[in-house]
Amino acid sequence: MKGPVLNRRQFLKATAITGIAAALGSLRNTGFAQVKSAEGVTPTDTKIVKTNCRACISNCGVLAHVRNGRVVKLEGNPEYPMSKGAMCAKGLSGIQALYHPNRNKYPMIRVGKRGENKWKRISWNEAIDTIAKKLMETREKYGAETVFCSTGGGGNPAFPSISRFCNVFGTPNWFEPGCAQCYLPRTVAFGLMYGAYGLGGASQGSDTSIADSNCLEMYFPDDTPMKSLVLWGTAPAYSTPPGGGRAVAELRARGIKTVVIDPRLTPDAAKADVWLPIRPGTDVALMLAWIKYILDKKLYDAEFVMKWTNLPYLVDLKTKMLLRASESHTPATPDTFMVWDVNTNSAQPVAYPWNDSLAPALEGTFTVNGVECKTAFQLLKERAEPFTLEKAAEICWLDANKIEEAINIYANNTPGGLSLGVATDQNPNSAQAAMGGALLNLIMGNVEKPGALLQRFIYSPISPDPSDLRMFLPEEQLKKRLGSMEHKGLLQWWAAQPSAVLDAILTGNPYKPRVWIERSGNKFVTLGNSSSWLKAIEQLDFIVHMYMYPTSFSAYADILLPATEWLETDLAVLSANMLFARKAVTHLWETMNETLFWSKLAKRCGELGHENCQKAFDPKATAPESPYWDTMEECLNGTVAPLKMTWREFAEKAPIEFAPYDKWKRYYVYKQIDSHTGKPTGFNTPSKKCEAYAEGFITLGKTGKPYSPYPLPPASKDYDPLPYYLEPHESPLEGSELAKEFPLVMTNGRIPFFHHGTLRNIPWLREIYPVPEIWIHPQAAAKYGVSQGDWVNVESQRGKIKAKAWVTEGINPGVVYMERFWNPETLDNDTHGWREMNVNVLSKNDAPFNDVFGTYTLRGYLVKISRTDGPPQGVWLKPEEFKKWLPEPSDPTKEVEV
Ligand SMILES: Nc1nc2c(c(=O)[nH]1)N[C@H]1C(S)=C(S)[C@@H](COP(=O)(O)OP(=O)(O)OC[C@H]3O[C@@H](n4cnc5c(=O)[nH]c(N)nc54)[C@H](O)[C@@H]3O)O[C@H]1N2
Ligand SMILES: Nc1nc2c(c(=O)[nH]1)N[C@H]1C(S)=C(S)[C@@H](COP(=O)(O)OP(=O)(O)OC[C@H]3O[C@@H](n4cnc5c(=O)[nH]c(N)nc54)[C@H](O)[C@@H]3O)O[C@H]1N2
Ligand code: SF4
Ligand SMILES: [Mo]
Repeated sequence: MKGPVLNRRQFLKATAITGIAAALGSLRNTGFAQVKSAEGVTPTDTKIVKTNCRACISNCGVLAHVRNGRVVKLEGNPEYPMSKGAMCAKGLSGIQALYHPNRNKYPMIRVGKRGENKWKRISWNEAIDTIAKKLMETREKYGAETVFCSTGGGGNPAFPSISRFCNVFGTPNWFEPGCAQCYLPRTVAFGLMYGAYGLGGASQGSDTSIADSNCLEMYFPDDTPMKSLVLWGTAPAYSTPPGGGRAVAELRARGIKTVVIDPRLTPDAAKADVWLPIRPGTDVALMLAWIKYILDKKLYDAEFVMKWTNLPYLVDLKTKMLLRASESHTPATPDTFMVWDVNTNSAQPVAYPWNDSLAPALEGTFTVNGVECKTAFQLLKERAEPFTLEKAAEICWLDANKIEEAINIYANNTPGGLSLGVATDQNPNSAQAAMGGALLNLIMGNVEKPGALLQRFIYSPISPDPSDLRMFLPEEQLKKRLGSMEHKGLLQWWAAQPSAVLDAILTGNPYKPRVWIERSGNKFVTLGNSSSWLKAIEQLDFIVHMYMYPTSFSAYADILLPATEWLETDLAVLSANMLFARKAVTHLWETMNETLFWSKLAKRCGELGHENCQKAFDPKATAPESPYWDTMEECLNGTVAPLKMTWREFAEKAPIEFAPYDKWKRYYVYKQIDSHTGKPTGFNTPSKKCEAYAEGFITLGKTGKPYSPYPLPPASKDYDPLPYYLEPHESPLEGSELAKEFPLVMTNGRIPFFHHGTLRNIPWLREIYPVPEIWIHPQAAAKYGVSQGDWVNVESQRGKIKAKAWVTEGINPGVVYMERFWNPETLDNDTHGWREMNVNVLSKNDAPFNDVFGTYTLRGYLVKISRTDGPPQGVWLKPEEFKKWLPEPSDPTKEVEV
């Protein structure tokens, strides 16, 4: 075989934390090989298949080398615009994941007691028939809503297939452990405030999440006038190394100034001009201080704020709604809002887009026809008023001078942008932080100009995910959705709140969920306060788990289903102005693409008499009546149909450019003249302005609009249209009783070796990172008698785990940091691998929740640490131990027919 092959030592070297940059360089055009399969094969027998990785949410382009049906090497595809031929350690582990000896190979049914881990192989027909019968019986006896489903959010391209199934079956209840804890707060806030492509869920360019492949301006560093970048609670060097991580490194090399706000010293923080090691959970206090400083010093973009945001508009202080001169009844024309005209000293209507004869006041309190009003700008200013630099420094455990330096870097170096990561989605300040992140981009006018992160570049003509049809649940079923009538932000993703589902199982209130179909990795590792789910699981009638290999969750299931790995699946993939085809390069055992599984299950329910499920397959009907297909090929043909190609034609041709690079990168979309109205296009918000004063949140809380097709009863509390700061419920500040026993603040974040609960069974990755490290500042370590490399107990009010001490100055002294972990090697023990070193044993999933989203607390709760003697029993530490997980020979199999 020709070409460089990476051996184990080189792999370890290339992927060591300290060598990320070097790894990205040296991994280009290389990979690693399975020596066994290469025996006796001449180089000409190697086929190179263009495909895409899905070991995380980045989709990097891959060239898979296949010999006799066996994948022997992976390398990056240089055509992929975001990763430019690089791959990370997780992606390169694809071969070890694919041929793992412990893959789920066949459907299995439990034969022992629940949790005993005894299984019998069954056929796919039998498995689907058994599940469908259980679903139909439960629906008949207790109602469709007592069946609930869950999926893995981070990285699951088949995400919509869960809500599609739930809608067709008639249950409103599905969730994923991200959602209110991941991305949703940002997609809603940026959706309502900036508008982007519309009000729907995530789409490219709709917000500033680098890990979600947004910030499209950033990926072409030679071709942007960007001057500054703020990485707020995001660590792209770890969460998306070949894509966003690479782009940020290249931007820095070109002199772009960066600020990082993160309690731990990540590679991006180490290279930043200013690093602010913030106390977890206090971001909104810091954001309000940034806003105050920018408004007080008039550093904002006055022209953009005046003409393209709603901040000059008058707000009725009683209703908190914007004052309207008239309402429009066509979506093309916005309502007419009121401003205070300084020239005439009177309230005046301002027709879209603006009226040059008016001189609107930005600040002030006025009475208009007896109604007390303030400008939205005034309200924002008052909201930020208490947050001086000193106040923020005190709350956030930072240095006031450093905060000022950071703000000046951002505010004096436009164009640029503030990228908000997942950190602020993981505590009850989630909605407010997302609003703060949006505001800081909007008031600086970092919108759709060259060099800004918020852009509306030309969108792909196809939606790569098979469309989800979330909107077609009947009204009475939607109203039964657990948690989302109170936390209406969940409606954007059409999801339930995990804590409300848990509570309903435990209390039977408002009804008792009974059957759980779970399709993802290890829910014990990804859900908050995982132990709280044990009692609930005991009470369920039936549990199905579908995944690539058994996890802790599987131990509690009644049926296990084998899912395909990414190297076994087909999917359309979007990157910048190009579309790629993820192509199955092999197929093993009886694994099935989960998208197909849900369709098979719906079909069987139809055969058993479920009318809606029958209709779903009616070939004569169109969507939404016929949302299903019988084969993956049919499904994929539907996805690429707008390209006027079949899936096979597309896969053959891909990658294709759907827009030439220069045209794709279009700027100032809001200024383009709409030929129908003769006016500027504006933004996709009801006012066509950037709604910096987020009136949309008020409407959402009162009615469910714009995400619910039906008017819904109001939430118990009005949602706030401006960000407000809540001190974390478990506060370490003086006077906190809890802090006397639990003095340290725990937080989390990504490391580059694992994706959520996945890949903990990859021998080479576990060799690099065998056990979770807890980062402790030397002052805290000294105080609690802990030295480098010691084993420590980590305890919260909810549980106790172990971790290995990593004593470092790269963490705020009052904070400790850990990553989620589980131990597949102890799967068969009583712990089922999830109790030893899993930080979610400690996290908090009960109230207080964020009012809009129901977000609970994964970051920013209190713990204590103490030295302990050694590691948990049975966990593997030495490289030789992981050998048991090295790939096994396996012949490819044909597609499984059911
Ligand atoms: N304490 C703590 N808890 C957390 C977090 C934290 O930072 N700290 N992070 C939260 C966040 S942001 C998230 S998103 C959640 C993630 O929680 P989950 O989504 O439950 O995590 P997994 O199921 O392990 O991850 C999803 C997996 O989907 C798999 N996948 C790949 N392709 C497919 C496919 O075609 N179909 C399906 N169904 N799956 C596929 C990949 O293996 C991927 O790892 O965890 C949350 N939990
Ligand atoms: N290797 C790897 N890559 C991944 C994933 C994975 O599991 N592994 N998951 C994918 C998914 S689903 C997601 S959502 C993205 C997330 O990707 P990112 O948005 O980059 O998120 P994290 O690295 O989880 O968190 C960002 C940083 O927030 C810091 N942090 C912790 N608490 C706080 C706080 O209170 N305030 C602030 N300002 N910072 C804080 C953490 O130290 C961390 O460095 O990553 C994706 N990519
Ligand atoms: S970042 Fe790594 S795991 Fe994620 S898609 Fe790219 S190569 Fe795969
Ligand atoms: Mo996530």
